[in-house]
Amino acid sequence: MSIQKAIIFDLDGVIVDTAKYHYLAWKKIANDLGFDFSEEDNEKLKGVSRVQSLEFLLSLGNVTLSQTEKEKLLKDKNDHYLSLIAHMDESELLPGISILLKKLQGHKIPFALGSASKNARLILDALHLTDHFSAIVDGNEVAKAKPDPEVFLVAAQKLNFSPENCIVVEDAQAGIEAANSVGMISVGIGKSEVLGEAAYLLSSTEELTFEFLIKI
Ligand code: B16
Ligand code: MG
Repeated sequence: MSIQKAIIFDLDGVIVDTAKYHYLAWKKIANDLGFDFSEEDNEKLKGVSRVQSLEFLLSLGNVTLSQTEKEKLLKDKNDHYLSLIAHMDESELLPGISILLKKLQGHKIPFALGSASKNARLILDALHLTDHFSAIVDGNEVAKAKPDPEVFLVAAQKLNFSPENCIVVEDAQAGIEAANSVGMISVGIGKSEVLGEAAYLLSSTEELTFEFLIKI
């Protein structure tokens, strides 16, 4: 890297493979309400807050509920999600992530977490990663969800880096949009149909190597 850069990692779908558990938990809510929920539909929930995800799901199924009923579903979804991730450990880290974080630390390249999840710290603790991040910003700390860039801007502030010197790694369209909107360098992990706006696109975290990042 010519000018020192910092990395901001998304959590679900970048550090750890929790996206599939979010999907299963939402699918159960949809099925209980009487409609199906495909993996394709689920793409639109990636990176999106819990409350907004429920709103999307309800509009997909054409279901109208009271606030009390919605709150119950939000709790049910999270309880189910927590039971799915209860036994999570380092084996669920996505390919190459463990080595990458070690190399970044070894080269003193700071990195932060910028996640929409309110469960982010719990997950990082389970993976024994909490102390490795220079800063952690999650869904408990921000008022506006992705595609609003707040989560990444707070992370950049905590790292003491200007937005243009931050590289954001994301698996969600909403996250790429958030990063691009404030001039951060976006790296998408996934398919071009979904993440076509990313400045750099990789098909999996296996390609997200230290060597790749230092070329940016
Ligand atoms: P929670 P990320 C996001 O995390 C997930 O991609 C998204 O599917 C989820 O709805 C959101 O966190 C909220 O998660 O229900 O745990 O608060 O990808 O931004 O790390
Ligand atoms: Mg994600």
